[in-house]
Amino acid sequence: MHDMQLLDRFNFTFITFSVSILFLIGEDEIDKNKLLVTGHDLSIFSYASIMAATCNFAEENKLGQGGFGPVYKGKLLTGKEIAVKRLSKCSGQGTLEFKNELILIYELQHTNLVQLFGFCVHGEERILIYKYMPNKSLDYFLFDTTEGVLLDWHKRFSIIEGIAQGLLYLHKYSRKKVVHRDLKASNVLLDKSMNPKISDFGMARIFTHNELEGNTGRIVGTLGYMPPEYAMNGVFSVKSDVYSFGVLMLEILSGRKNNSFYNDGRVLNLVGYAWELWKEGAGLQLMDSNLRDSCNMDQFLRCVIVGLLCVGDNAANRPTMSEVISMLTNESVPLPEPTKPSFCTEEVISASAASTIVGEKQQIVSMNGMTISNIYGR
Ligand SMILES: *[C@@H]1O[C@H](CO)[C@@H](O)[C@H](O)[C@H]1NC(C)=O
Ligand SMILES: *[C@@H]1O[C@H](CO)[C@@H](O)[C@H](O)[C@H]1NC(C)=O
Ligand SMILES: CC(=O)N[C@H]1CO[C@H](CO)[C@@H](O)[C@@H]1O
Repeated sequence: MHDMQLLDRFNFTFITFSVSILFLIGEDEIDKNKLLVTGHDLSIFSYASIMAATCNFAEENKLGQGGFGPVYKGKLLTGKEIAVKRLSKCSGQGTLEFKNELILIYELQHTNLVQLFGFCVHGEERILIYKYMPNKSLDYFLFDTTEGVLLDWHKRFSIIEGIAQGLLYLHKYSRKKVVHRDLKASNVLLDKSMNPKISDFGMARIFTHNELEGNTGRIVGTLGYMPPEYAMNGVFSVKSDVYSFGVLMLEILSGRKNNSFYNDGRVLNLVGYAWELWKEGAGLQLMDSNLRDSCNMDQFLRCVIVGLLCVGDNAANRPTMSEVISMLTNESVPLPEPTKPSFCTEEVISASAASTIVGEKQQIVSMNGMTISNIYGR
């Protein structure tokens, strides 16, 4: 059995070519027990090897449920641990997301992005194989009072920085400009040293160099991380990711999810809550109680302000990721005053926008097991 090799950089044409060959010749042509390696180090795994690695997709090997299907832990015959994402069958969308993710992730190489080892095609099945991340995802630690203790301030700040670096790479330094479109705590995986790796590129879109924003009739993403211009009008740009990053940062600071707030009998989301605290000069109250002993107050307050700038209403006024990084890491960089975000309460999304969302892929736009139709169905 070949030892698995890591994918080489940038050979987009080849990979597209090998994927199409695979669709043409069909899976039967592939030696069932061998792991084939393409000329460019992206492995094509046989279905048999994936079945063996995951014990036939055993329930106990299930790591979680991604937007497009379940993810399993697996162990290859070589002993190497892998994460296996099995895209939902029988939907044309599964194939689309598969190709999208495969091609995108093949092009992207950065220490803060999850690493793809290869793929497998078997009948209707589309499977992606990643490097296994032993420490699950960020949401697992962040929103659990016991596990949250394990993330002290130093760790959280380095996670924030890592995510910011990964996004900066996507937006600016990768060969193609990429908007992730579904950044959230469960899409940030943690390696053995708790370094963050952005995952799940199934909804990402590539922009041409001069294109500033895109428009889509099909609104995808996760409620709570969607910027207003996108949720309402389907307009997205790199600044949509900046918005999601802002929400994520506020979650990392507070250890709370966007939707878990009630204040004076009003439903207030995390953004609204953070804004009100900051405006009253009480930004430190946003702090997760797990951070009390380890927190650097100045850094924390800087993060609150940067988070609020990222969730600003006007996409054009949100900082770019490179500005975010310099604001976070350089204390001499002056911080502008955040303005009041209008998207503070649940009621804001218009009914028409809500129905657009509901009309498409309900499993993607779900939050805490509730689909948007539940949330708006009153
Ligand atoms: C927070 O969650 C609510 C649902 O509770 C949602 O309507 C809102 O868009 C989210 N807020 C932000 C800032 O994303
Ligand atoms: C920090 O920011 C100040 C003010 O913008 C700038 O003069 C300085 O060069 C920056 N330092 C670093 C290390 O980037
Ligand atoms: C905080 C935490 O759970 N860290 C773990 C991350 O994974 C490595 C390797 O499995 C463990 O040794 C750490 O304890």
